[in-house]
Amino acid sequence: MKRACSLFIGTCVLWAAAAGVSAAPKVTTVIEDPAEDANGLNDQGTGDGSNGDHVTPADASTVTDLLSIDVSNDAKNLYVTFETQTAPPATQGTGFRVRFNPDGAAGSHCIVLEAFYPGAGNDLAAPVGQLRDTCAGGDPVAVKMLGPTFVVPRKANKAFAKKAVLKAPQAQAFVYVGSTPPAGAALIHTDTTKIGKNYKLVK
Ligand SMILES: [Ca+2]
Ligand SMILES: [Ca+2]
Repeated sequence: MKRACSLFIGTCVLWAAAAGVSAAPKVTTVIEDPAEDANGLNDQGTGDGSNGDHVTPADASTVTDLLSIDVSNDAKNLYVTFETQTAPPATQGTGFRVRFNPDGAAGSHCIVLEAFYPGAGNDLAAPVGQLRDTCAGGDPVAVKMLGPTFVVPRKANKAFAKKAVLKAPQAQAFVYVGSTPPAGAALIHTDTTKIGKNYKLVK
């Protein structure tokens, strides 16, 4: 009986190991950004990150202070997580954008993920996540938000095809006012990031 039990436990361990591999895809940090630079001095109007990171004067926001962007994928979804000093929502309405470029660093950042959070200045009742392909009309596709993680169905765009490369990632955090997108507006880009490193989908 004891022998049978040991065999059973051994089998369970193997199953757990196999399940762990498929349940937790490897996460890659594609962007790192300093803390304390959500002060609105980051490329006002464009948010493209070309002006760099400025930690003075002191910032006034922790929720829109970007720290990193992490990416992973499995066979079904792409997962993009924005880490900030404090997770949204904030008192003020906020928004976050992560852009990828299917054409390389000099392209047009067609693949745009955006999340908008309720707060003062907007009339959202719940977080809104969306994907837009600005090179293909830009019509928003609803994306599920799991906390600060975009859960993007890979079938939503050919940019997420098997072994595709998402190039030149760049992120922005902003104050979001108005109504449900696209009716609202990014009032001020409080933090932006420099261009990060490419991400190759692993399946
Ligand atoms: Ca930052
Ligand atoms: Ca920054």
